Amino acid sequence: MNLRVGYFLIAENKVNLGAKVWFSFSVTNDGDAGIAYSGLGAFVPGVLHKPSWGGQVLKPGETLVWEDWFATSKAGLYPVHLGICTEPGAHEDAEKLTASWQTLAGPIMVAVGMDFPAPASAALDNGSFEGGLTGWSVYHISAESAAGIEDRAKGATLVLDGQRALRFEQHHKVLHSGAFQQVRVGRGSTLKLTGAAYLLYGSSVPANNRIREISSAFRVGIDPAGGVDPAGSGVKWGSVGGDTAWVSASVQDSAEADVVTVFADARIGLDWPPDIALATLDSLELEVTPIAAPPQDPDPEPEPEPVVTDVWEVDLLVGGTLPLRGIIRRVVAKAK
Ligand SMILES: [Ca+2]
Repeated sequence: MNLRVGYFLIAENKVNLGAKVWFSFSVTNDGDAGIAYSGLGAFVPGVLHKPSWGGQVLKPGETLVWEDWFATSKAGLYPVHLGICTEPGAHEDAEKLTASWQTLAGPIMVAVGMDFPAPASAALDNGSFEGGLTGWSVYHISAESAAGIEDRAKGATLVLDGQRALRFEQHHKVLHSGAFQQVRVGRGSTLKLTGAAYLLYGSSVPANNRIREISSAFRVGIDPAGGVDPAGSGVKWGSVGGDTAWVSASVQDSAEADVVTVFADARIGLDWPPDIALATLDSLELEVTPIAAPPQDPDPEPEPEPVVTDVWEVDLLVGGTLPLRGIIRRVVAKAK
């Protein structure tokens, strides 16, 4: 397919829930044959198909220039692609997401109803998985899944930041896997761990794809005493409702030992294992705030004079029959 993308732009990459995400594109057929398509527009893998045009043929030499929008009321960080669907019925399948789309450009990340995650910090070793599995140990709480590294250089598109991300894949079984890392932080430090995941799952029976929407979750956890058992009672987990699209999770705790352990944990299909389950994890970040040093003798703020407001009693007669009494109070407030 000799399609050339002139441009693919998104007007705003951070919008409120339900707000329109405007995109524009230009596509030219550089080949000698017409290209028939059922859908041409924006899509988010496994989440959203927005065919701007369909049931058309782009003739040789022809250029399509278009502007359109999509909206979603689910918060998340969405990788938006420009794409084409050449299977029949892209418009009809836009709700069910059963037709498969090919990427022409993108992804461009769009944050809906959330902020972009902060850049990875230095507290973790290889928190963004740019160095593959370096620094991390993989675990499986259910059946062992295939653990690997998503790599843009090898065509991967589900990478949140940098070039690589951690990925788990499971077939016909529950996926419950994750990775942990021990970090030296200093006893008593305040810890905040965040991370992001993109959970995908599918069935060869499209109707079943509707059943399992609640059966996935991504969470991050901290064992403040440095234990390495993800199933242990020492791990404090944050919680997040898992869903497709990049979701972020966070948890806060304080270190009970000089070394703590951080966990990133993905679960898909606990109540109904799908035919295929994919969990991609990226952008783990640990903020460490050491125990505060004693205050450096700050200049004491002068105590402000109190402001006294008198509110006096009022008697109102409404229609001559109903007396309403106002407030009787002496309000004492400190000046700002
Ligand atoms: Ca990464």
